[in-house]
Amino acid sequence: MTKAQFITLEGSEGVGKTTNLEYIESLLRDKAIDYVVTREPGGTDLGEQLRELLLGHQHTGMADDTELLMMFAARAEHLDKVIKPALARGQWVLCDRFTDATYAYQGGGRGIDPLRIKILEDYVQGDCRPDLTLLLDAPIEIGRERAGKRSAPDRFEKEQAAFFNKVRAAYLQRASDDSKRIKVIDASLELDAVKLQIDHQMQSFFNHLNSN
Ligand code: Z5A
Repeated sequence: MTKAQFITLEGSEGVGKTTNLEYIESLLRDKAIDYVVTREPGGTDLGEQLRELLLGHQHTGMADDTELLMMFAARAEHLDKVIKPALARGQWVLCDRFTDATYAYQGGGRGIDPLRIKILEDYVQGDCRPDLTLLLDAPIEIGRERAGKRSAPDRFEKEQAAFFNKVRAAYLQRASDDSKRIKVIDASLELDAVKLQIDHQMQSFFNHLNSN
């Protein structure tokens, strides 16, 4: 097969990213593809510490720009220590959230101008972009209910419905602007039906790679 691919999973809280990440891993293993699985914010020692600061409740009044810059600080470390080395070794990278989350949460949710985010994206990532993004989409009430059953809310999960509706709208706008890379999965359905859509998108992606 061709060069190692960078796949990201996106969506608002509780839609099932972590659950379906394991399913995507099984599809990669079926193809005997060597991969690393990671997440944002996090994925490195420093990134996980930044994640604690970002998600914890000790800095509830954090400025929006601080939050944005910390996301990209964690990402710079992640790219340097994990993502770029893995891709260079020929390992695929499967990442739970990446920069589309910044456009959705800090852009859509917090209202930061996407052009500012783009400046940081270009600066931090150079030309590194995901090859495929699966956007798990569901009405926010569904994700919130699923997430709520699981654990105490983090700093983001404490936001109100209006915030999450803006996040979802920003994600869907990005998918419509970049439909070649970002594939929308209806995550409101039962898990088997969600997996079926993921399987379909992954097989198309494999076929596309094999035909090039
Ligand atoms: N963030 C940001 O603001 N800017 C950035 O640039 C980045 C991130 C990278 C942490 O992300 C926060 O960081 C996130 C955005 C911000 N905050 N929020 N909200 P995270 O990915 O760690 O947090 P999360 O979105 O809350 O993800 P999660 O809690 O891990 O949820 P999930 O992975 O999407 O869902 P899940 O754990 O797989 O599933 C939730 C439950 O639903 C679980 O019990 C499943 O068994 C169940 N489930 C899953 N699918 C189904 C279906 N289809 N039917 C029924 N039940 C299901």
